[in-house]
Amino acid sequence: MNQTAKHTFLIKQKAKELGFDYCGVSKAGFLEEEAIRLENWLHQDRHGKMDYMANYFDKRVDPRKLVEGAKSIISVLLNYFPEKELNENSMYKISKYAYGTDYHFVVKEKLKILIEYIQQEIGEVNGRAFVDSGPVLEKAWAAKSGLGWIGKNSNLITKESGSFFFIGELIVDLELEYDSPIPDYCGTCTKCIDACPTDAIVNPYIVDASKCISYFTIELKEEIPTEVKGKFENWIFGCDICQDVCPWNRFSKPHQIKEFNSSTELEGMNQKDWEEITEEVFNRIFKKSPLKRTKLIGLKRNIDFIND
Ligand code: B12
Ligand code: SF4
Ligand code: SF4
Repeated sequence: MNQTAKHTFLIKQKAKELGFDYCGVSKAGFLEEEAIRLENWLHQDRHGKMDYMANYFDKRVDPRKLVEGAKSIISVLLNYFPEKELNENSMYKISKYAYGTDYHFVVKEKLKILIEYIQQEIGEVNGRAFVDSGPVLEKAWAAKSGLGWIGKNSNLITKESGSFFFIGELIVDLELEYDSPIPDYCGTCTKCIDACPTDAIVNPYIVDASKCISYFTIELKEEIPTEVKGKFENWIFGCDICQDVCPWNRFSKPHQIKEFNSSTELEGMNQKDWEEITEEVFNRIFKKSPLKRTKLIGLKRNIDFIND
C-alpha cells in the first residue's frame, strides 16, 4: 500500500470508529456543472429570502477558495433515522432530523476529532470542518465521493439505507485516494414529486426552496404566505414527506447516536401541550435542539398557521 492509500485507509477507518456511517473522498476542484445549476437556481429566486445562499458564490463552487492549498474533500454521512416516529400523542409533526440534539454540534464534534487524528497520525495537515455551516455544496461533494446519488427530491440517497443522513465534510490540503460517483437509481419513479403538497419540486432534481414547507417553517422569518394555507399537512417544523414516500427509505435503519434520541418530555407532548407551550418549557425541551432556530415565536407562528 502506498502512502496516499494508507492515509485514506486510516481516515476512513477512524471515521467509522467515530460512528459515521459512510466516508468518501473527492479531489478538491471547481464544481463546473453545479456552478451553472446554482447560478440558475439563484437567478430564478428559488432561495426565497435565504440571502446567505447568494453569498460567497466563488467559494461555494470551489473549496480551494475556502482552504488554502485544499487538495481533498472528505465527506461523511451520519444516520438520524429514528427507531420510532414522534406522532403518537399529537397531530403536529416535526421533522425526524429535529428529534434530538442539533446535528451541527454532533457532527462538528466528530469532525473535530477526525481532523485532530489526521494531524496526529499523518502530520502537518491544514483543514476545516463543515456541516451546514459554510458555503459548501455538501450534497454535490458527497455524491462525487460515491456515498449516494442526488435524487429527484434533491436529497442525497444511499442505496443501502436511504436518505435520512446528515452530511459533513473536511476540506484538507492532503492528497488522498479518490472515490467515484455511483449511478442515479431514481429511474422512472416520481413519488416525491407527486407527494409534495406545495409543488416545491418544480422539476426532477430541482427544489424551489421558496415553496418548500421546510423553508416556510424554519427559514422564513416573516408571515407565511396565504397561498400555501391548508397545505402543510400538520408539519410545524421541517417536512419529511418527499423522503417518507421515497422507496429507498424502506431500507432506513435506526441510528445509534444517543444524542439524536428524543426526550421523554418531547415524546409525551400532546396537541394541547404544543399549543400552550411557554418560553420556559420551550427552553427546557429544546435546549440544544434544531427548533431553537425558529425560536418560540416561529414555532407559535407555524402552529397558528395550521389552525387559523
Ligand atoms: C439551503 C438548504 C435548504 C433549503 C433548500 C433545499 C435545497 N434542495 O436546496 C431548504 C430550507 C428548503 C432545505 C430543506 C431541507 N433540508 Co436543507 N440544506 C440547505 C443547504 C444549506 C444548502 C443546499 C444548497 O446548496 N442548495 C442550492 C441548490 C442549487 O442546490 P440543490 O437543490 O442541492 O441542487 C443540486 C442538485 O439538485 C443538483 N441538480 C440540480 N439540477 C439537476 C438536474 C439533474 C439532471 C441532476 C442529475 C442534478 C441536478 O445540482 C444542484 C447543485 O449541486 C444544505 C447544506 C449545505 N451547505 O449544502 C442543507 C441540506 C441540503 N439540507 C438537508 C436536509 C436534511 C434538509 C431537509 C430534509 C430538512 C427537513 N426535513 O425539513 C429538507 C429537504 C427538502 C428538500 N427536498 O430538499 C441536508 C441533506 C442531507 C441529504 N441526505 O441530502 C443538508 C445537506 C444539510 C446537512 N449538512 O446535512 N434545505
Ligand atoms: S420537504 Fe416537503 S415541501 Fe419540501 S420539497 Fe419535500 S415534500 Fe415538498
Ligand atoms: S421518491 Fe422516487 S424519484 Fe423521488 S428521490 Fe425517491 S426514488 Fe427518486
